[in-house]
Amino acid sequence: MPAPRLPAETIRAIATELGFDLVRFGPADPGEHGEHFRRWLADGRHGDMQYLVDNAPRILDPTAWRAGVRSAITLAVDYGGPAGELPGGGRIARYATGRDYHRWLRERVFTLRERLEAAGLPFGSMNGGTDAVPVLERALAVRSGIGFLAKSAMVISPTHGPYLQLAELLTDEELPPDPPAAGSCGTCTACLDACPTQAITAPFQVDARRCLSYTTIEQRGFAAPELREAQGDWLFGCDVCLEVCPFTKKSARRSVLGTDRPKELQPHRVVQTWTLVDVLQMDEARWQSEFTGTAMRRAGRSGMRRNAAVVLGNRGDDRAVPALVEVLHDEDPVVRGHAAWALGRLTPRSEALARALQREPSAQVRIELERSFTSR
Ligand code: B12
Ligand code: SF4
Ligand code: SF4
Repeated sequence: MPAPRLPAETIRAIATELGFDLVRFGPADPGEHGEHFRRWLADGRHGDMQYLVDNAPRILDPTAWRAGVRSAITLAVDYGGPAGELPGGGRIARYATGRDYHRWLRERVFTLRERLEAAGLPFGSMNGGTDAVPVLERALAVRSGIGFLAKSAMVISPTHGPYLQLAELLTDEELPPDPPAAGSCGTCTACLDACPTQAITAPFQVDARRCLSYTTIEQRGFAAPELREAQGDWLFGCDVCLEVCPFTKKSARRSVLGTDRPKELQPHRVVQTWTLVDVLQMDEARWQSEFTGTAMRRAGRSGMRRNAAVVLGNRGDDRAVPALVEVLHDEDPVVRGHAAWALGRLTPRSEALARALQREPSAQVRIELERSFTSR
């Protein structure tokens, strides 16, 4: 191995100073994980996430993304903390309760890149980011010893647990690989047993099409009727497979609350002040002014309002009925259809549903209305 241009420990020290909780070195390619990814795509488990298919050549071969890269500097931030919940109900996956990590974590990776350039690594020889990158982040994290691959498909750190936002900087530098992380799931199956939609079809295998994190975030349009009740109180994403995991107690930030948390991880104003009815009734102006800068943007306004309708239907609280009846007039058929579903649970055979059925122009919404009208 040629002498590195920058000692590995200098890189680790700079990254740690920038606020990364874990910094490891490993190969830049996904190795044997690539084959699992290939099979997962071939089985159609990615649903409509076409970007994974389009990026597969670069995901499987990182040199197609940045020529000459050899090593990955893998990075993780422990985002463990209290459950995210709107006042009055509606749960939000912890990763999305604060500022959008796609912004602040990516900025931190780019700052690292600049600092490493100043210390001697050529800027053009590195590429990195978080989440929205053509990289199998879990594969690189496992191969560099950030954590072990768990049965939930999460990468779990034996010292920090599963609530890890992963990021990476690939470099042409040959860095000394860190050893694999200790730990394993052993005989535990808590996450497979607890998943509300049975999306973990076998250890290490998640069918995205059934995962609430896909159905409430990535999926556009109508939610599969058979998964709506299982969505329970989840407005955006789902943390069940992390919450039941015994390694969760390893998170050092788990009980760091309020202003003692890093500012990026403090709950966003939307999470602290909005209600499910506010989300259901949200117009375009409020979506633009209030949700910009949160990771919830990913679901789109239509998706968030759809999710709010489903949760209101699941909560069984009659006080939501007037708001749901009102959005039966909404211009978005997805919102009308899911409001109809919710009303079918709260007030089946109601006048409001009958009137909506008479005027409804969309065939798909009519199916929802008919199903709701005749339910129970
Ligand atoms: C697409 C995607 C999703 C999809 C599909 C997830 C899935 N498990 O298939 C959906 C939308 C469902 C999703 C959900 C979530 N996601 Co996501 N997601 C991604 C994304 C963009 C790509 C992942 C991917 O390519 N999946 C395809 C499958 C095949 O790969 P995989 O899930 O990584 O699985 C690996 C292993 O399981 C292995 N494998 C599979 N079978 C077997 C068998 C054996 C024997 C072995 C050895 C290996 C093996 O191969 C894969 C590659 O390593 C990554 C970011 C990125 N660029 O990597 C984030 C990422 C994986 N997601 C993340 C998070 C936080 C979540 C959620 C917790 C969010 C939430 N709370 O709502 C849930 C968790 C659901 C779960 N249990 O996986 C984090 C994971 C952090 C961690 N500690 O692991 C990532 C890394 C984003 C980030 N930068 O932090 N996600
Ligand atoms: S995020 Fe929720 S729905 Fe998805 S695999 Fe985990 S427990 Fe199941
Ligand atoms: S809940 Fe149990 S099986 Fe699931 S990831 Fe955690 S330790 Fe592994």
